[in-house]
Amino acid sequence: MSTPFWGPDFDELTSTDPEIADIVLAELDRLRGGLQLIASENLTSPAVLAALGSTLSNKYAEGYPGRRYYGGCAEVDKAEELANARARELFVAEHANTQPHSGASANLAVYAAFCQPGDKVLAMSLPHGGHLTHGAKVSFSGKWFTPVPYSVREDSELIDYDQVRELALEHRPKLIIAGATAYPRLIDFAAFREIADEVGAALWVDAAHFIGLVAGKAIPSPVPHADVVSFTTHKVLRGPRGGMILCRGEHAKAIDKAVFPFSQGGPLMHSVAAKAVALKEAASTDYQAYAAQVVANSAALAKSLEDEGMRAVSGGTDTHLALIDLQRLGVTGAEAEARCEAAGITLNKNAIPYDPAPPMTASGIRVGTPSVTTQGMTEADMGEIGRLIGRAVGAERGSQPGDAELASVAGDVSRLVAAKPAYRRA
Ligand code: DSN
Repeated sequence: MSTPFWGPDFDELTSTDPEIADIVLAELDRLRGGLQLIASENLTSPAVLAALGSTLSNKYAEGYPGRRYYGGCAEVDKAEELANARARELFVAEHANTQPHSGASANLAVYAAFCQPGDKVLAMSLPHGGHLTHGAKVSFSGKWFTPVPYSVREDSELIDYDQVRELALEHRPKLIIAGATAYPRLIDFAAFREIADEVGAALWVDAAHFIGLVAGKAIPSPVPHADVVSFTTHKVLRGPRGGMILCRGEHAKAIDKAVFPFSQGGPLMHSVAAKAVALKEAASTDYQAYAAQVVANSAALAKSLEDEGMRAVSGGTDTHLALIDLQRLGVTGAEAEARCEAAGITLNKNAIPYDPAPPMTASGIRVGTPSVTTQGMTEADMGEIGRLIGRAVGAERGSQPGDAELASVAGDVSRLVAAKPAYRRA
């Protein structure tokens, strides 16, 4: 079993609760032993984990720095001020709120700041790569607001900006959302700004997936174009699980009130401190090299999967993720996910645009390179990973691989990750 890497206190957990200690170490073994290709995950640093595992977790700090409802907040005030200042500086933003507990919490606060129940919100449809909180009927966003979904074009699989404009002119939404969870291409924020201005809507960019690439200067920033930008801190950005909001100064009060007291109580100060650490790390030149490599790896992986007979939706990727259509192979996304998991490769099934299959089956998979790039892998490794996925999915034979073949792929996965391990042992 693995040894922990973030400090001596792990012995306390082992003696107090061996069951949970075993789970923590087994999960570490899983991370170290396989390939993590979930596009929304990363391997956060020991420094971030140390802040997360600190006594800042104990502190109640409802309110904001200098304006708390509890005593004893001097130290956590400093942590939140550092996090906010680092966010403003890194993203060149007028205001930052680092308290949202998650991406969905951040998004709830943005709705609260900009909309009244029933207001129309124009956003990418979930089956075309949008997010649950962008108006899906099963989420608060689809129940309390009136979603107007836009799509990608059937021919190019790119956002249909003409349709976005037509829908905006027809419905006059209060808010327009740009941002997605399974869109591999750059988004034209200037085009969205123009449409928003034409209809008097506010522009909200949900940058959860790609904000880390923005931090690392690998892709253009939405901040100059948007009224408000929300995101999670744990994807390419490589921070703790959590959310964050940036906005123009004129919206600062409304956003802060919408986070606390409207939608959240006490902030998670250990998480706010860990966000500060991640932002410091993301401001480094090393991180910029990392972000560029994430994008290069993603393109190389998409190419390698195409060499295995799969099709990259939209013809490729400009970001950390690729959406892969498996229909040519006669394999569903669900089958591919299960076969890859049996071979030590973790990825997720994903609907592709205009997917004939239901979401729990799906015709595609989504692959992302944040974690493997953190491990130090490069384009040559992506070629190998593409071949391993091809063998696990059954691309060569056109039939389901047997247990022996999956075990053979798992062996090759183990050799690959042993050369560039996650959380290197001391
Ligand atoms: N569930 C996340 C993802 O995997 O993209 C988004 O919230």
